[in-house]
Amino acid sequence: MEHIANITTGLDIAQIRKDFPILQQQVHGKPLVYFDNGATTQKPQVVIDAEARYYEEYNSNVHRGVHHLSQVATDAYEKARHIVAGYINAAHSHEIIFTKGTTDGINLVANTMSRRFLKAGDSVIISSMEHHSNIVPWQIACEEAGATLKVIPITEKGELRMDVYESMLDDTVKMVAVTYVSNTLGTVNPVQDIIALAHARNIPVLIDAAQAIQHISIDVQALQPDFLVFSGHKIYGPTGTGVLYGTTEWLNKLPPYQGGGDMIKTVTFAKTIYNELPYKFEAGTPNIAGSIALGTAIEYLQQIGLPEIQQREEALMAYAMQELRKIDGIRFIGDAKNRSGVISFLVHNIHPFDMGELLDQQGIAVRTGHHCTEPLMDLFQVPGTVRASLTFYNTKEEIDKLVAGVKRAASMLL
Ligand code: 7TS
Repeated sequence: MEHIANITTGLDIAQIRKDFPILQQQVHGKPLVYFDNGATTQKPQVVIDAEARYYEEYNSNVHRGVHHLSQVATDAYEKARHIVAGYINAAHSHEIIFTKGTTDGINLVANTMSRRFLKAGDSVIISSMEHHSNIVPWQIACEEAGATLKVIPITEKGELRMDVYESMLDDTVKMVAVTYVSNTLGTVNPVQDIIALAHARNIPVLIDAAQAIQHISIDVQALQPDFLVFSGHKIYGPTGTGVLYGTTEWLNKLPPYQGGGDMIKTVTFAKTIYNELPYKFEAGTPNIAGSIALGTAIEYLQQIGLPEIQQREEALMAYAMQELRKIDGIRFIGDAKNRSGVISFLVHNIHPFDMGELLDQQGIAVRTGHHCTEPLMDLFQVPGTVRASLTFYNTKEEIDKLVAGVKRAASMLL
């Protein structure tokens, strides 16, 4: 889809940008141009207000008190769970477990899955483009069980070798865990096919949706992952929030992750009866304010409309690619046909940190480095990349500033 981008999607972006207080500020005397949305997105005022309102008006613990405030807090917390369930079309709210983020969700599944279902001789499949969060927990799980971690290779363009993946699915495989969208390459993986191929052999699949949930409409009943995880802070919600979706069947099969309050029905020194879903996996006082505000973030997104957001982001991506391609000596790391949100590049032999610093001087925030995908950097034999990650509140003018900024930086560094 290489066309001259049409950025008009009917969204009033000037108005929408006013919803995000942080976007109004200047950095080094220049208006902030924020292209680090893959690391974390900015928060609209309604989200900031929702978090503050909890502390101002009904701060109280959930699922415990009979008193008024505790009931208000519990209702708001459970409403947020309901909003998340609706957003990904989960069949039941109890399939939504609130976590600290993607990392927490993956650790929960890797830990409990390996304790109950992984043994020596088994294997787990991940891909070459995983974030460290979807590598290290499985390394730990495999090491403790005596299982093997297998890695799906990728092409030079940064697309999964699906033929190799298919041949890797043998009787030893007990789990497949892959990212929906690569945070470094922007590749959108064919998760539907990945899941279908695994399910044909009764192998469960975890989808890391950290870079997909804010860009792509996800219907878990259509897609049928066994687990899907994401972070609240990458979808305009607070840090320290996240979601693990799991099917009722799998969440019931897994043992508890952490023990403590809220995850129990009854406790005696002889035996503890665990609570039902979702509470079985939510030990201790959760991030009540954060999860409530995550619900608000999703409502905000739904009000703007994910289809409109998707259309705008696709247009911005196409425009950014078209303009960046014109820069002398630019080289893209990852050039997949299907991509979303993220563009990684290098210019001549300029070190990404130097480029990042000079862009920062111009008020432009990009991420530089290995993006927590060190194995991917080794594969592409680069020390790191400059990464611009876009979202719907970015503008064509900001892309122009980025392109001009990269050119200016290159002229100074070469
Ligand atoms: N998986 C993917 C695909 C990610 O992009 C990230 C964070 C994580 C997992 C971990 O999420 P967390 O919220 O638990 O930390 N990615 C990035 C990034 O690209 N730049 O900063 C964080």
